[in-house]
Amino acid sequence: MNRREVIGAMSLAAAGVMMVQPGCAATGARADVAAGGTAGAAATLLPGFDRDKGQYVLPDLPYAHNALEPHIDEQTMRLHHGAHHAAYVRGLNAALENLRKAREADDFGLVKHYSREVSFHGGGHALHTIFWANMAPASNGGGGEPEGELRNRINDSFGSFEKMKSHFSAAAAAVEGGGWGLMVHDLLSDRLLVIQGENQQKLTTWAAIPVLTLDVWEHAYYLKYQNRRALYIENWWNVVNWSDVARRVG
Ligand code: MN3
Repeated sequence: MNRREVIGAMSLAAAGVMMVQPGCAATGARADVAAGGTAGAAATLLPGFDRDKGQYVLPDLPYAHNALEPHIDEQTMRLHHGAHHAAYVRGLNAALENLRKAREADDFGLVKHYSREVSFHGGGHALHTIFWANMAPASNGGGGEPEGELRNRINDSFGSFEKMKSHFSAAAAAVEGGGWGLMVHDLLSDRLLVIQGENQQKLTTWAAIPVLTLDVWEHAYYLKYQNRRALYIENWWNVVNWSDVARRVG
């Protein structure tokens, strides 16, 4: 997956914009989208929308609920994926349905409320979808350090992998309330940035594609770690799937 495909995937998912994938004739790619076919790059990187149903859906975890033990416990994973993430998917679909009804009735009295709902639940759906894929058990590629082109890009953007890791850990630990530690690919500069996400949608910069996401809401760690967020972050590095991060950066 190269950078341009990632950009295309995010654009398709976020805005319905048609991007031409490398290697595809322009007309072929557009015909696929127009016919309702699944856009390959988007479906691979962000498997959270069912084009046949026209609805957002909860993607399966790419591993068993207990696969990330001992770093992230099974009960947390069951609640986090099956209850919390699922609620964001339902909330996003509901908000969009209510906005559809508002257009139908030409009554936009609640447009501010539902617009906020789309950002909150849509942000939650997108970031959790990436979060699950960003992790893997050690037996299947989790942990270790980034290599190759991703390593070079991290070095260029942060000085070294160790500097990035310290920066990311500090940013995640310092998120106020519920939110996210994020490494993003900034399309303005074509560099990687570390930012904080508050809730599911605040403090972003708009040309930023999330490539590494760490949920630091209490629901992500409290059963096992209680108030020790920093320890959760330290242990989480043991399950980062760097090859997934690499394909998102391109
Ligand atoms: Mn969460």
